[in-house]
Amino acid sequence: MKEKFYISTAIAYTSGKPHIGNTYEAVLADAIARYKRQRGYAVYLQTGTDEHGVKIEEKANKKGVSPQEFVNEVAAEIKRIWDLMDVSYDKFVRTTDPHHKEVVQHIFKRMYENGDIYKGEYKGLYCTPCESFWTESQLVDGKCPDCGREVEISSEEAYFFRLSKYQDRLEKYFEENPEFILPVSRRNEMINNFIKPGLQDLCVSRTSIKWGIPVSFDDKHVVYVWLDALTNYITNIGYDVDNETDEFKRLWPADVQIIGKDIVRFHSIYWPCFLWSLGLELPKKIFGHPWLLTNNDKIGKSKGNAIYADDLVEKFGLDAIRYYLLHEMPFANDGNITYELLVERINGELANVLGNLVQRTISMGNKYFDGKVVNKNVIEEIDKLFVEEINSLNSKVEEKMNNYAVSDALTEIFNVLRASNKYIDDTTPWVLAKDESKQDRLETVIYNLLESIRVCAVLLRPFINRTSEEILRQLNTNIESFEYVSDNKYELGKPEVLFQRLDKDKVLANLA
Ligand code: ME8
Repeated sequence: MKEKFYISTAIAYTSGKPHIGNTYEAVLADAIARYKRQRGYAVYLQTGTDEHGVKIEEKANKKGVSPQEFVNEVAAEIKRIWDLMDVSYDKFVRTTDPHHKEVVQHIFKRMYENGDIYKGEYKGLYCTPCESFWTESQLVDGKCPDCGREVEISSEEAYFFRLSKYQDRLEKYFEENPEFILPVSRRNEMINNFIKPGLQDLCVSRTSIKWGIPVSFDDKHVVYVWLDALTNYITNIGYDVDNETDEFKRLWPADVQIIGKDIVRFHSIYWPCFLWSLGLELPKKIFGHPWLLTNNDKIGKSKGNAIYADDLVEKFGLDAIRYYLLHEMPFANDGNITYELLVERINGELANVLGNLVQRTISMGNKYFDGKVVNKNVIEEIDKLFVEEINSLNSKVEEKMNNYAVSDALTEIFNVLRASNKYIDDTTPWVLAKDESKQDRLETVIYNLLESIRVCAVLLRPFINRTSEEILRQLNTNIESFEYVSDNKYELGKPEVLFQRLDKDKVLANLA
């Protein structure tokens, strides 16, 4: 039996087309999922859309369509982009799905029955765009700490979730599980800004909104979007209050939940308490990834600087964008995307370091040995170091990926690709080729290079799957070992360009 690995992304709001920042998250989760599959796990990757709430209701009204019609269109667009990006999800979920809605109603009722939800009156500072209530002390310059917009005093009859009841338990949990939230800086932020000041009961229903899941026993209320949205992680894997299916028991708790830094609060404070209220275990890990900026500025549709994945893929190709996102986004600090940087990475890393190496090596194999290359074992000192470097790559990648340091894992692979280019410069195959007596040495050198490329291609599979397959196709091998194999028999295919070098000035002029 394979060990299971349940990984989820946040579910994207269907308020509009997802920009490259939202898309990054899906690609990041995909890379981790593909990595785990490659390592023999039975992976379940869940992603989808968050479709209720006042913002969506307003947008639909403005467009003159029903909210359902509106979200159908946007959800299809989001799914199309995830597919375009090769996101290998096992399930794409939607919060307007009838089954999800029904289970959310059961959950709300169960929490009411067990006393964790009670009826009261809400009076507070509300940020409509973020659908969040704030306390005075949380405001920044009197405005919403998340989006910086005005908040307004709002009052309504409402149901509340007894978050305060879980104060001690949450504090203790954070203390005893220092690795629950990654990166650690975000954990500290949660403790200092939210837990230590004291948890306040959370308003979990609205009477002012229609577009939501009605509370089953009091239908002028709809369920607060975050209670609706967070529970997607369990309603879609077979959880119901009186029926935990085998599938649910197999998959839960999730192994890692991938979310952006702005919603760590919802996932590390509300979500654990909701789960405890249902008597369920917490996810093993919450990874709050950083944000992608454009020209070091926050991406916003209103700012007019939103970049979309489909445009990028059309202009630069899928794997160039996947590589850029996965490699350029640091683990904790925000990353940046500009066309200039993108072209630099494509030229410098994908075309030069990777593409050139593959093309040069296969060409030499074809030219000198008619494409048939075996290991002649004429080994020199430099080979030992080179092979050691190849063989230590897998454990380095493993170490990085186990910590979800995806960008660093890619850096490790590219270090070996760079070392391979240097190995060519140091061994000078074109000089060996001129010497009849060095033919076996030459073949050994080419063999070592082919093995290095093969190992890197196999390890690149989770990140840039299509390129990885293309390289292995050109190498004409199906050996998937993560280490140097000494008895492979290469019968090389024809080298084909993997990444076209771009003329930066031309590209930028065209975009302008
Ligand atoms: O937050 N860079 O949905 P969403 C990287 N529906 N990631 C970014 C980003 C950026 N510039 N901007 C946003 C929601 N994200 C809720 C989630 S989960 C139960 C409900 C991330 O469409 C953001 O942090 O606003 C979130 O993880 C995801 O994109 C979807 O954002």
